[in-house]
Amino acid sequence: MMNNRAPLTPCLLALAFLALAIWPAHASLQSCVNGLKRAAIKAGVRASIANKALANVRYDEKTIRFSRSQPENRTYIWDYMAFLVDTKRISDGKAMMRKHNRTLRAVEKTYGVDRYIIAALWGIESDYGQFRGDFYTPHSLANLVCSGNRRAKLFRRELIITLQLVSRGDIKLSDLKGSWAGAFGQTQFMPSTYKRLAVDFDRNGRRDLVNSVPDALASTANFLRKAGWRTGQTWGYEVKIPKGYRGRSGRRRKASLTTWGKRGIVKIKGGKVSGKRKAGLILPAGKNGPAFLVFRNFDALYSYNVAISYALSISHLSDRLRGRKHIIKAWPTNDPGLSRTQRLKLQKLLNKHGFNVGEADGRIGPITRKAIKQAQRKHGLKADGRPGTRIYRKLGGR
Ligand SMILES: [Ca+2]
Repeated sequence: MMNNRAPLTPCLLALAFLALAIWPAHASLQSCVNGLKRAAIKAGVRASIANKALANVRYDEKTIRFSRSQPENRTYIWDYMAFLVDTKRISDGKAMMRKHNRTLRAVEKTYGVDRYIIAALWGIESDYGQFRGDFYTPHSLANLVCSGNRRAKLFRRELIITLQLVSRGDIKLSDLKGSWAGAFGQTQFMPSTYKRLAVDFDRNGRRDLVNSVPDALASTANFLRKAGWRTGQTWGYEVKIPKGYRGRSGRRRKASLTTWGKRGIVKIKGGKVSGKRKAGLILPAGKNGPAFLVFRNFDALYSYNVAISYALSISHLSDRLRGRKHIIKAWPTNDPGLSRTQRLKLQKLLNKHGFNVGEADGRIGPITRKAIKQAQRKHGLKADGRPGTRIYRKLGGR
């Protein structure tokens, strides 16, 4: 215990506050975890599973840091999409679609959801099942609950559902690797979404979104169907807006295609836009960037992970898997984003030129950003730490 009566110098006082801030959290972690075990068992989780899942929970600095971090660097959509829809993800996706052709067609037939969209979502969520996440779900969720996160109640519910899924035999504890926030498996569902929407498509009696490709793909389709997917319709397409366009835009501000046509919108290659179908006009990078008319199915994708950039990445990747071309209008930048391969190469180049990033892993974290800033400064570029084409070329990348 702290001795409150001892006189403290300001420095010691600061240390005392620091200790107070950390110490009670450690002391109470075990009792908080014990409470979670009891709650799980009360919710029907087998005691052996609750005890094993929540044994040796320690304070996880990384989970807490991720949960508190504010996005300090604005991510431009051209960076986001260059990373998510790169040539490797397109070629990998085509290969995976051939490999799982029968499953994808069966899923498409059962749920009425376009198989190219399902494959694209799979590719972006888990790199076609290759990426699982670094966090052990029960421990990161327990950390979020016990650290007093503002969404502690939600995470508590997710934790209990996770253990219920294990208890009923859908998945094993060893399968629970995922994001810091609790999403896991090939579809990166949150546990509550898993409970609600996962399906046993390969009919082995378990809904296994970690190890079964059929279960994962069918569950994705089931999600989209429940989110209002309309069979046989597209997500949308690229359009051209008239010069100086001042009219409305926004995903939710829908109007009929004919109305858009009257406002001067045409298909990107000049084709006329007309018909009763309702669409919204999105301008993800403003009026000087690419423009798209988006339909109801775009909204279904949006509901998977509420961001325009996300829904557009899925949409565009699905087009590329289908063999369609690039987005035609260029993003409004003279410093385009980098693919995953280029990001890895950039890190290697930074290391080579003495801007230390540690082991190159393709992930642009604070250390890489700092190194990029140093390199940018040296080359007379704006030191914003952004992994763009300019600094990449300056360092010798192609
Ligand atoms: Ca199954």
